[in-house]
Amino acid sequence: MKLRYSPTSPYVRKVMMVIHERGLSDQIELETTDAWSPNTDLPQNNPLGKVPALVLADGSALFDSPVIAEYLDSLPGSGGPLFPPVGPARWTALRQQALADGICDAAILRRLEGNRPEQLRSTDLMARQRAAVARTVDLLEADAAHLGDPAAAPTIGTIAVLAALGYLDFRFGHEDWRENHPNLTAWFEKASARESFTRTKPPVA
Ligand SMILES: N[C@@H](CCC(=O)N[C@@H](CS)C(=O)NCC(=O)O)C(=O)O
Repeated sequence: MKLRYSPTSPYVRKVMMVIHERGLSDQIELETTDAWSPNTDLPQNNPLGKVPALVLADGSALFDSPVIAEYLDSLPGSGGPLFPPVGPARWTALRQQALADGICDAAILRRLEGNRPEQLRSTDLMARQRAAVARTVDLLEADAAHLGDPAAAPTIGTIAVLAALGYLDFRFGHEDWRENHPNLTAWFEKASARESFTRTKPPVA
């Protein structure tokens, strides 16, 4: 299997964390891919032109990150499972993943907009995305008790929230999300010690 990969993508980081947590590293080749390069052949594997994309032995590919994560979790490995069986724990974990991925979607949109020339930039769009992230971090703060014991077995929810907060630190470290979020901060301090998180740090911004 080959993972089309970018070390700065929070969705890729989530998938890399799943790979670490499930002990699958030696089954997966990493192919660094710049999704933004005009010459990239990434659309041959993912017509949406996004990483991560997981290319399987038969040449077919899986995307997006929730699908890849669940596929990897279904493989024999160590640890896990990260996706609980159908029932309340599963909906909690999937909802956390949706919130976390949504933080990444909004933060990336804001960043892309902010990188456009000033005369083309929509400050309304940027403010809207910033507010979406702020509301979602507030919700995670209120719900921190349901993020689970960081020392115990993680779920895809735990992993996705770690990757999303890690992305905010990476790209928006100057607007520390920890402010006014003591419960989420305390949870993150412990959970971020997981090896799957420390070993998948993005390069220095
Ligand atoms: N929903 C997708 C989002 C993937 C995504 O947006 N990846 C970004 C990198 S962080 C990308 O490849 N963007 C290229 C583009 O939008 O053209 C997932 O969970 O995998």
